[in-house]
This record gives sequence, structure tokens and C-alpha cells, in this order.
Amino acid sequence: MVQVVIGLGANLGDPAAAFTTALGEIARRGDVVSVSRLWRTRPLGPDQPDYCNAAVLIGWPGDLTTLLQTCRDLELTAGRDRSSERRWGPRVLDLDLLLARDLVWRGPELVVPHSGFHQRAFALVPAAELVPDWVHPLVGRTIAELAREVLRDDPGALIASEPFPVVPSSLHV
Ligand code: A4P
Ligand code: MG
Repeated sequence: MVQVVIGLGANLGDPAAAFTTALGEIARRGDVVSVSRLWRTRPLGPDQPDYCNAAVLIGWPGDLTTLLQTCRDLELTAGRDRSSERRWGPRVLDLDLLLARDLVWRGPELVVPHSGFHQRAFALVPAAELVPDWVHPLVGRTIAELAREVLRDDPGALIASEPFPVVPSSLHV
């Protein structure tokens, strides 16, 4: 089992519903260990609606490329159409593999830790709820430290948070 933090993001449709569905599907294939709060965040990139962001810690029985493929399939199921997207534009569901403990992976399709993770409040703050003491293997700082730092530099990046709406009992969280 590899432990992985997945970042969830969306700003079209019903993000909470898309997150809940995706989590249920992930839980059918791996162990969902914990789920962050649901955060409303200021968009990074072109002008677009605010995002919902969250993070989930899972135990994954396969390799990371299989998990990436699973995530891409779930994005498609949620209605994502990459062909009509702009870079960093609005989307119904984005699943990013943010961090897998101290594992460093650089392939053509997959880079872990996610390349923007250590600089983004919308990814770091939910992740810090789950794995505050994990050390980012490339930056050498804990996730809690990095989250505190980006928020100090840009306190407006996060707007509000609420408990994750539905954690289906089948998730065994
Ligand atoms: N890829 C490589 N490494 C990874 C990884 N660790 N996890 C590749 C997931 N995918 C990874 O991703 C593009 C390619 O990255 C994939 O084909 C995969 O093979 P994508 O999901 O198709 O496109 P993307 O998500 O638009 O690209 P990118 O550059 O990853 O964007 P980000 O970094 O996900 O940013 N503002 C707020 N507030 N909240 C957000 O969640 N998200 C974005 C997208 C922009 N602004 C945002 C948010
Ligand atoms: Mg992505």
C-alpha cells in the first residue's frame, strides 16, 4: 500500500456532489483514511468562479500510474472535457496526486509531488489537515509549515471552509 494525498478541485456544476461521488469510487478501489474540510478558494489563473478544494488521504494497493488513470477516468465520468479547456480554466472535477509520503516520481505523465503543490494554499491547507507532519521530499519542510507560510504571504487565497458534506459510511473514515 502506498499512502497518497489526492487534491480535489472544481468550480463548475456541483463540486461537493462531484467530490462525494469520486470519493465513493476511490473507496471501492483503495482505503480512504481521512478527508479534509471543504474549502472555498480564490481561483488561480484566468478570471473564473471561486473553486471548491479538498484533500483526501488514501492507501492505494496498486502503483501510482494506475491511480492517475483511475483519477482521469473519474474526471471524465464527472463530465470533464479536456478538449474544450483552457490552461487553469474552469472544470467540473480535477484530481491531482499531490504527495505520496517521501516518494519522488518524474515520468512523462506523472510528477509526484505535484509540481505546484508546495506553493498553493488551496492544495497545502487541506493537505495540512491530513498530514501536517509529512515532510515535502523536495522542499524539506513539513506540510503544516508550508501551508502556514503561503497563507501568511497571501491570506486571501482561502475564502471559507465547512465540514466535508457527506462522508458515506462505506468510506470507513
Ligand atoms: N500530471 C502530472 N503529474 C500529475 C499529478 N501529480 N497529478 C499530468 C495529476 N496529474 C498529473 O493535468 C494535466 C496533466 O498533468 C495530466 O494529463 C497528467 O498526466 P490536467 O488535470 O489535465 O490539467 P490541469 O489540472 O489543468 O493541469 P495542471 O497544470 O495540473 O493544473 P493544476 O495545477 O491542477 O491547476 N485555483 C484554485 N483556487 N483551486 C484549484 O484547484 N486548479 C487549477 C488547475 C487552476 N486554478 C485553481 C485550481
Ligand atoms: Mg489536474
